[in-house]
Amino acid sequence: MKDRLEALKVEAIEKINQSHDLKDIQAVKVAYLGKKGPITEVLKGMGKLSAEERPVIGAYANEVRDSIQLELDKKQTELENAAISEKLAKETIDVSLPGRPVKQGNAHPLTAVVTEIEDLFLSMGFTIAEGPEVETDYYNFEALNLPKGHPARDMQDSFFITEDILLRTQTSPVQARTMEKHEGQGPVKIISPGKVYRRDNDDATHSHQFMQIEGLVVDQNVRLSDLKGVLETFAKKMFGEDRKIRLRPSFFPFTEPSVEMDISCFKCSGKGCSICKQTGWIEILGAGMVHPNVLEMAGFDSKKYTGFAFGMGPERIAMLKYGIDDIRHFYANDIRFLKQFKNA
Ligand code: 2U9
Repeated sequence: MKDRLEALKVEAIEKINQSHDLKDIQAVKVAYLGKKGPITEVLKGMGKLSAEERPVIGAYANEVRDSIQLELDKKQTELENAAISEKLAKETIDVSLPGRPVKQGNAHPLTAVVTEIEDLFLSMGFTIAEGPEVETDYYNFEALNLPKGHPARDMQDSFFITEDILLRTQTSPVQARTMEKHEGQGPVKIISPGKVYRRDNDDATHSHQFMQIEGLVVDQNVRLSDLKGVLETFAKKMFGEDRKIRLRPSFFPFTEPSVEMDISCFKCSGKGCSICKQTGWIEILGAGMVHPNVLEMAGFDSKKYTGFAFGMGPERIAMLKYGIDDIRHFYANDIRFLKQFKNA
């Protein structure tokens, strides 16, 4: 029996040495060490042996099994290492090859302009305030000195949801809400960027949804000259240091006095061209001193506090800055349009 075991060991080791891959190894393992293999057979037949022979043969059978297993493990490691070496040799990487270019996107031109304006006012000490796009009649109109029946709050011009709730037509309700939160204590110094909605037929210069950025400063001794200083800084930073500004009288229900600001044309420097329609000036925004009624309704003592406010349309500013001729380009998501603002 010992001879038989010895012969099996020699045979198995020879097969192991002839193995070329992990599959061969597995086959040898099953053939020699499996439940139906010859070594198991030998062990099963031990009952027929004498009491003296049994432990000797048993120990030898275990020894044979262990040495076959050892050889199997050795060969398996050897084959695995060979496979890794082969793979490494085949898959060498040329580190000097140029990388694959990663396409880099860019900000939407409107986002770029809004961010630029925000950064500019942040640098002047303003903070950014936001509020709901679905507003109550009170904050959208009443608190801004537009009482019921006022011609500027024509039902035809707004998206009403109920009699009392609508999509905000301006971002001014954010300012009214912020003032209220201050409980009559200055200073308030905010800008409110955001989407607004008007019932309009869309064309090259109108959209039923567009953006606004409004600003509000309320404190003691705030004057029109402060407004002028802030607006002049804005105009120069946004459209070039050699810009001049001019204020023309205007009317808004929430400001008194109200003005409109023009900048000297950045294209022709005032000589007259198609951008400034031969006038030398371009209208940029509206502004004014906060109406005492608006201050009082938001809880400020209008004898002690004054304020200025301004409002602008970033679409218009972006259109002027980049020569865009149709407001609808901003909302069409046409990649050919959007890709042109890589350096914006
Ligand atoms: C409060 C008080 C006053 C905001 C102002 C304007 C003038 C203005 C328009 C310009 C073009 C909006 O984008 S646009 O359609 N806005 O001319 N906005 S003063 O005045 C306020 C706001 C809030 C409490």
